[in-house]
Amino acid sequence: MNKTIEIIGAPNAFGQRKLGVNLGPDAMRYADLVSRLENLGLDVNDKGNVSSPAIDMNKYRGEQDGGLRNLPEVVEFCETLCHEVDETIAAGKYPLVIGGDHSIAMGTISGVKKHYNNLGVIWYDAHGDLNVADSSPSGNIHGMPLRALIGDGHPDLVNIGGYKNKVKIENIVLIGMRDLDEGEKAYIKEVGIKTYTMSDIDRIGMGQVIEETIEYLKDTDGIHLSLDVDALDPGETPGTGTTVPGGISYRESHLALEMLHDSQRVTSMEIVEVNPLIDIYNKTANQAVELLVTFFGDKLL
Ligand code: Z70
Ligand code: MN
Ligand code: MN
Ligand code: MN
Repeated sequence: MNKTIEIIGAPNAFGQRKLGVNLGPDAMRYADLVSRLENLGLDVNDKGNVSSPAIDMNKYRGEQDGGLRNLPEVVEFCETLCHEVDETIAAGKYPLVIGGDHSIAMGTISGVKKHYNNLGVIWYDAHGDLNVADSSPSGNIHGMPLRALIGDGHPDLVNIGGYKNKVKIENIVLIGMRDLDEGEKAYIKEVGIKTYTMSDIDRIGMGQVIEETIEYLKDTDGIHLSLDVDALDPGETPGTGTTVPGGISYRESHLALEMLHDSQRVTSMEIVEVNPLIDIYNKTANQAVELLVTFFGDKLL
């Protein structure tokens, strides 16, 4: 990596219902994110956290109408994040966004996409995050960002950054899927998104999954990696809002990130859903930092 890595903290919790995920960026900083990347010989600049709308506890805890919980706050947050990511790339730096719940991906990718014609996206997650308000079982916007980036959903989400249709269906790869809602399953089959479920990973192995992913995305001009820590097994990452058993192991995840590093195709990255308030001694943030150190080029030998 010859570019400066610019860390952008995205302390957003409005996309779901468990406070603490907004503390994820600092949990990763306290797990020595910056010094561990610098120890790889990399130039790192921590841009700090983007500003978030204030959390009104009564509203946050209360019931809301309309099927899109905290919509204005999510939109405001993502617009700000989009601007910061755009600015970082325009300055020639490599954006590393640390979340925050997964709704931030609408801000990150809306900023990234301004710099690419044919962006690829790897969605490493237990979930598809492909809901719209009508198919969502929860009203939580962190279950909707990928679908909004494709172009479906509430106009305020679809148009973050002032434009729409950021990601083409044929440029998406889903890895780690094991908790898809019925509407999401139907949508994936209908439009044909390239998907690796946990059974696929078990059958063919993570090495082949990543080889195929890189080949599948060969015509893209950049690849964004959106890594939700709940893709990993809850034994590795217990501090996240929606743990799903039977996840990707430590070894498989490190292999995936080593191979993605070696491919030199991944041009931006975000890591999301670290929640230190429901963690065990910051284990999940530590694991997230371990993964980032591998992704940015730590070598076993
Ligand atoms: C479910 C929903 C989700 C993350 C949970 C869950 C979505 N499909 N995403 N945790 N990161 O509510 O839409
Ligand atoms: Mn700025
Ligand atoms: Mn997610
Ligand atoms: Mn998830």
